[in-house]
Amino acid sequence: MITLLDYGAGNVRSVINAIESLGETVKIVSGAEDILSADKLVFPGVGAFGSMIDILHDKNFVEPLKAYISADRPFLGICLGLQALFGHSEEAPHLKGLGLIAGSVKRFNTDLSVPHIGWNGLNFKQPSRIFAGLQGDEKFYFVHSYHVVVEDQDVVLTTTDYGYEFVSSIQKGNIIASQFHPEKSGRAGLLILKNFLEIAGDATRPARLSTRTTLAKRIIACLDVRANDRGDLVVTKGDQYDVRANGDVRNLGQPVELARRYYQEGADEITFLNITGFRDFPLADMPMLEVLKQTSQNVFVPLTIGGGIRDYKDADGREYSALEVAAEYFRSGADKISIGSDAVLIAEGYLADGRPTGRSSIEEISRVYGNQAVVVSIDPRRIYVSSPEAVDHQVIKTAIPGPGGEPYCWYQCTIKGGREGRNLDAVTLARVCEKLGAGEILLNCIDRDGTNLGFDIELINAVAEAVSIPVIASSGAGRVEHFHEVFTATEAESALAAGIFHRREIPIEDVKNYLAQNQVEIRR
Ligand code: 1PR
Repeated sequence: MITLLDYGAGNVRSVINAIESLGETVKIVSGAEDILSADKLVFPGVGAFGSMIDILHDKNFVEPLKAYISADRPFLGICLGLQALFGHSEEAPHLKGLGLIAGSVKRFNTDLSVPHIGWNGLNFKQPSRIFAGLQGDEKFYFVHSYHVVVEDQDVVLTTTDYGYEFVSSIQKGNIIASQFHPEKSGRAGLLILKNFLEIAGDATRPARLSTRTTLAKRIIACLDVRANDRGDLVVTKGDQYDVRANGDVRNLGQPVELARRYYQEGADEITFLNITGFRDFPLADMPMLEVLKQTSQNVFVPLTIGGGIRDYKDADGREYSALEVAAEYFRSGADKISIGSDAVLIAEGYLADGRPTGRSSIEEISRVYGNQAVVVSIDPRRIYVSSPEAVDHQVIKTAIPGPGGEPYCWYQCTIKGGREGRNLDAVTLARVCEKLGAGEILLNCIDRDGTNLGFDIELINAVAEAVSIPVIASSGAGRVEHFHEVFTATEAESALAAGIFHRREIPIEDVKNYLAQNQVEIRR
């Protein structure tokens, strides 16, 4: 029996699913005695240090947690579950952590994108029983903006490089904690979890030891999901957002099955977009929640879900906040949520008022779950202009002239699945959303969507240069070379595709092999 401390963090369901997939049963802590009587305690945390510490105090978990850990009983902390062991965090300078490991928590100080999101390696600093069966060149999933700085190097188990070397896991007796997420790190992550759960086993160090690790470029499989005319939930795919063929919604398969297939084929992340979410009420949309619950039971890479996340009033006038909607998605197994149309409206409001409301979906969800959990999905289309002065928007000089030979264009944001163009450009939208707390940009392109013509490199460069958060390139992938191009010609950290995977034109493995052959770091 594994005891799990759930303080309301986003990723509890995926940790439970991972532990249960290893044949163990999980008991959720409901009070202090559950902590003190635990055989093995797992403390997963994701989100903001401050709200975690506040909740631990509200639930009177602090003292029993300190007593349990000080007694050197089997403990595994994940992400914030590691940071909580330290006395102080820059993320909440006014609050005290548990102070059980000497050191503190600091924000990444690097020119690279922050948060550090993706698959990175481990430099193994000492042997441990949790490493049994690892080769040493595996990559693990990280999603964080802060990392621990330890005073006693003897507790350092692994380090990882991201701009500089930081501590990615510690061990002190039976106390083990990692910054990375074993529950979301595929087979390698499940192995570490299994080793922790098995208690026995000698301390080992993998054969293949690296001196430096590298963040891999991510290949993301995207499933655009909606109900077809018969009401069945299907994976569909648009051509420039038009999902109908011969009047029917294209049906490219079952969401749960396809997600499982892409996991097995090596996708680094899986994204579900409920493309008619703008007109539905997500919490009434049980099928989408069910897709997430079923998928997260056997897919152990990060899951993002988008579509319809916004404040909402149902037919009976009952009001729901976007935070409530997001919370339901996190409880159902999502690691990140994606906001589309609502982000455009929020940015327009911000630009009109010149200041944040503090109550927007982006601000509220990032405050509680951390900015790394909030993706903004942008649906732009090119508008050609004859000169930069023609419009009051971010204009670029393009190498692909317009129908009339126009040498300039701007990228108009749209809402409601490309149905409504807005007086806002994609670069400005990305900038404002980063300011409001978004942790990642999913940069689609209506012009390239479903065309197999390749990613819009000019769009991706324009947005990636304007923000310091990671950018996901999306729309237009047709050949393996397109992925190489986007990773060598832009700062994109990841590339998303849909059609070529659904239509089995190019397996994910071929994309990864081609990238590896051409010196682009990928996860195997
Ligand atoms: O606006 O918050 O309700 O969210 C709706 C979400 O659904 C948005 O993220 C929006 O991007 C997405 N969406 C809405 N309508 C469509 C449509 O296709 N009619 N799909 C749509 C967006 C873009 C990508 C696609 C890539 C790769 N699709 O997700 O997967 O373009 O495709 P490709 O590799 O085949 O070229 P809200």
